[in-house]
Amino acid sequence: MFALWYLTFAVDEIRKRLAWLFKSNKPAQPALDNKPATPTASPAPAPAKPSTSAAPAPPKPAPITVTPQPAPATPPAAAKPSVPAPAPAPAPAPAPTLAPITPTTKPAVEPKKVADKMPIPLPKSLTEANTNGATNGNENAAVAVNDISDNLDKKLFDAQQPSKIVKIDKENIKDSSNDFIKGEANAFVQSIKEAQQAGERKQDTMVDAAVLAKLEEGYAKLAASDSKSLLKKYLTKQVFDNLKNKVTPTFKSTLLDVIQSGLENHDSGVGIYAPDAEAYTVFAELFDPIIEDYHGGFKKTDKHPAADFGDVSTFGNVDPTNEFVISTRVRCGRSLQGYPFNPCLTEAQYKEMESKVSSTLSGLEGELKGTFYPLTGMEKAVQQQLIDDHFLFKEGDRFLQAANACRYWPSGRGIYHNDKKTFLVWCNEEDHLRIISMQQGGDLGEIYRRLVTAVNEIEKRVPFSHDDRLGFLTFCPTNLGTTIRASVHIKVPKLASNKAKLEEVAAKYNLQVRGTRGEHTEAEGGVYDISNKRRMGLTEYQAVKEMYDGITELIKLEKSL
Ligand code: ADP
Ligand code: CIR
Repeated sequence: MFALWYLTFAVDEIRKRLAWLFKSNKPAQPALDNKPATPTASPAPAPAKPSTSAAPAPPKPAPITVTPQPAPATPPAAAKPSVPAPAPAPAPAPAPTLAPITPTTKPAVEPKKVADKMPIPLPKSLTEANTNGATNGNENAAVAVNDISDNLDKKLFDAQQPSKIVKIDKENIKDSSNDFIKGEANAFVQSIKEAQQAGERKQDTMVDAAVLAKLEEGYAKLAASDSKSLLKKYLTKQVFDNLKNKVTPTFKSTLLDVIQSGLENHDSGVGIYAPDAEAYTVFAELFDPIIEDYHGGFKKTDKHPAADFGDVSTFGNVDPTNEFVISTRVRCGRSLQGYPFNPCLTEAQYKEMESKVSSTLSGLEGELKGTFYPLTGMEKAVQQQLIDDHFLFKEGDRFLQAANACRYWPSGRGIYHNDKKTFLVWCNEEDHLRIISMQQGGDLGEIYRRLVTAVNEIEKRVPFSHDDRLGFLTFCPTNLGTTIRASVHIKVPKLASNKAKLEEVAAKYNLQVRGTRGEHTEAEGGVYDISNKRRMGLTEYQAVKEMYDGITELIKLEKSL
């Protein structure tokens, strides 16, 4: 009888401890490949992220990095320019006068660390004990009670081992007791199941009251605004309510982290970013329609094609008579495997990445040979000259700032370029890497060939984050897939006399019109930046061809006016 009472007490005690245990959030499987592959089993609460860009956010918990994967065996594209030399370029701006970063010999990606605790499994053996209708004896009951004071994780894990199963001896106990114990065991198993389910639900509901309040306020303002952003278009009340309590499993990023930029900047074209790669899955109800809209019909059931740079020798000069195109640029974005996106990076990671990037690029040769210039310590005049000449990213982008993408600036940010500044790599601006090929004139063939050679060379040395469905992973959903933006700086004064008309014609060819200094800037001296808009659902080659064909048509049209 005492044993029976003792067992009841034990069961109750375990139930209470389980309830406590499952108050903490449990990690789930990483969704996409730039997430830490093995989250720790005892996560701390998600650190608060600042709501404004002014104050740096506290670092998020350092993620466990993924195991490096072998570089793909894509052969470098043939270096075969097919077109005559471009028009003479103006003298390049003086090279920055900073000392390069000394390359380190660290591996490109840290090896995966092993989780220090096992996730808690449902003790299947208890279910078996119950369904077997087994009974327990005094001795085993005492063992079970003593175990209560043990670490509960260990107890539940051990419970699966045969030696620790509460052994039940049918012969030594009355049926009534048997029924009682069976009932208790049923309740116990049920309580574990419920606690597990609660733990799983908890993972989705770690959003604190302050974040929810900001979300509600921001949503109400956006809904009442005349914003033309894709965020406003697709964040219906139902989608908002479905997503507002969700967090990403590893970094605990919230809906606020995703939409903050668009909430603060109603003039956003898009308005959302993925704070970490898992956000594309957790907040898919918002990302998917925005991706479909931006990338011209890439549906949530679609799969981005495999990378294919095509025959790089087939592009010619987009403006052979050199009348309209001032310069041509093709860029792509890449994320380093094992690191999250900007809002989740620690300052130490920024520095580590900068060091890896600098070290990797120092191995490039021929026309790709160059120098890495960190932004930290760069003379302001040098930085401004690089920006004015369209080589360097601008500073203080309010869309990125509001998305928490500029923390610890300028730490870990920098630019690599060759002497001619025809090949450049941005480090840790919007994306981990932006790989750029550009030069004066319209020789797209030469520019594209250089870019493809560079990407292949870098890819041999660094593993990039890639998703089977989304292609190469980037911070902004507009850049997913190929990540390719092929643009010209072009003067088409007749067409541009009516800006709305220019945009309408450009849209007909899937082209996007930007100002001279890039996105969210105005045209200066009639110079527009016109590029392919979509980057998903087509190959790299097709994305560049879209620009080539479209610009050819725009030039024809300009000539005809
Ligand atoms: P991206 O997203 O491709 O990096 P941005 O709109 O932020 O583009 O522009 C980055 C910089 O690249 C800006 O200084 C812009 O003027 C410059 N740029 C873009 N296209 C060209 C081009 N065809 N020729 C010269 N500079 C260009
Ligand atoms: C925006 O929403 O306007 C900014 N967050 C930038 C969007 C990315 N670029 C784009 O539309 N091509």
